[in-house]
Amino acid sequence: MFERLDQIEGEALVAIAAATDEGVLRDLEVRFLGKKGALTEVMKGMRDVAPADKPKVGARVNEVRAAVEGAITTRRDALEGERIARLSADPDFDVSLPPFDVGRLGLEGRVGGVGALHPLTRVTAHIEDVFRAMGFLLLDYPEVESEFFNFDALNIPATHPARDMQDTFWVETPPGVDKQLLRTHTSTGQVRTMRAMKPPFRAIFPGRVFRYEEVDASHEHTFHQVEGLMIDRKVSVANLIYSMKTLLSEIFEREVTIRLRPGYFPFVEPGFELDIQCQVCGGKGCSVCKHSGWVELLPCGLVHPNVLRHGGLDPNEWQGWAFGLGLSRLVMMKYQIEDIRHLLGGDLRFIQQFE
Ligand code: FA5
Repeated sequence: MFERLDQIEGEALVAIAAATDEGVLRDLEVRFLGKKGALTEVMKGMRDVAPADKPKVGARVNEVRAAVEGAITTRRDALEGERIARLSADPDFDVSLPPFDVGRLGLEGRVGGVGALHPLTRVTAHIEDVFRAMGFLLLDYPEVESEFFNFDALNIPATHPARDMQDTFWVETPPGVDKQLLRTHTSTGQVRTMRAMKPPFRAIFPGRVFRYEEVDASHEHTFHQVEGLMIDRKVSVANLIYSMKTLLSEIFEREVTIRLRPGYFPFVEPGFELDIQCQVCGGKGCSVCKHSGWVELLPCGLVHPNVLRHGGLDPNEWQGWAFGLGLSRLVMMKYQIEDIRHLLGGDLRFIQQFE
């Protein structure tokens, strides 16, 4: 047994000293120290060794293992040193290459992955272009909002049953400070815009919204909307529908089947729901459209006089229309994404499909 150990040690040390690259070293490591390597084989023979000799044989096995490991480390350092010396002497060597790669993987810098725009970002930019071309301003409002702009200013006082339509994440606020929440919709920007701008004006405000919702294939607790608002002396439902149709045909680049039905929101009168035929199943019924064939996408209507008043506008002089596009669902429809959770799930395999 001692003889065999001497033989392994001798062979290993010669082979390691002769190794000319790190790949060969790795093979030698496996051959001598690996799970099926020469030393493991010897260890298997231990059961036949007389009990009195076992400690001595064990000690020798450890000695050989330490010697082989030490020799591999020394040789690896030497090979690395030689390579670095060679590189430094090379006038064409690019010192700006990442040091990790130069040292460990070879000469080439690692090629970085090519970034891609998230589908939400891509569709938002497209919508912004479409509306900018129609003379709309692009505005941005806070995600942490006061109860006033999210509800009261939109004709939804505390006692109003419509507050239950949007389950809310409330933000803890000290006593005496206005109650704060994570905005449940982008409609928060309506009265803010009316107070900041001189009419007539038209604007869109895209953004992230939050609801304390049970999550499923078409409902997220965090999702995206785009609000559209137009204020003028005379606006019409026809103009509103024209703008929304323009938006949809631009985004889908083909005809899509829609339906308009009456919808109730305290901040519009009359109010409508615009649904799109489900593009994931083609209207046949699936988990995205809850087997109805239709997806709620674009609620809208004429701005309620009380909202105009909160915005400081006289309803006898000014009128408006507004819509609240379900952007996350629009993206799902455009790219036939069968589960909304993919959008913000952070799985790179999902996002890489849009490169
Ligand atoms: C609103 O949020 C109103 N502010 C829309 C509005 C604006 C009406 C202006 C009138 C005038 P609603 O709660 O229905 O309405 O949401 C609007 C759209 O957001 C829905 O049609 C749907 O496409 C999308 N949406 C609603 N809840 C979720 C959710 N949990 N996950 C993903 N998308 C959602």
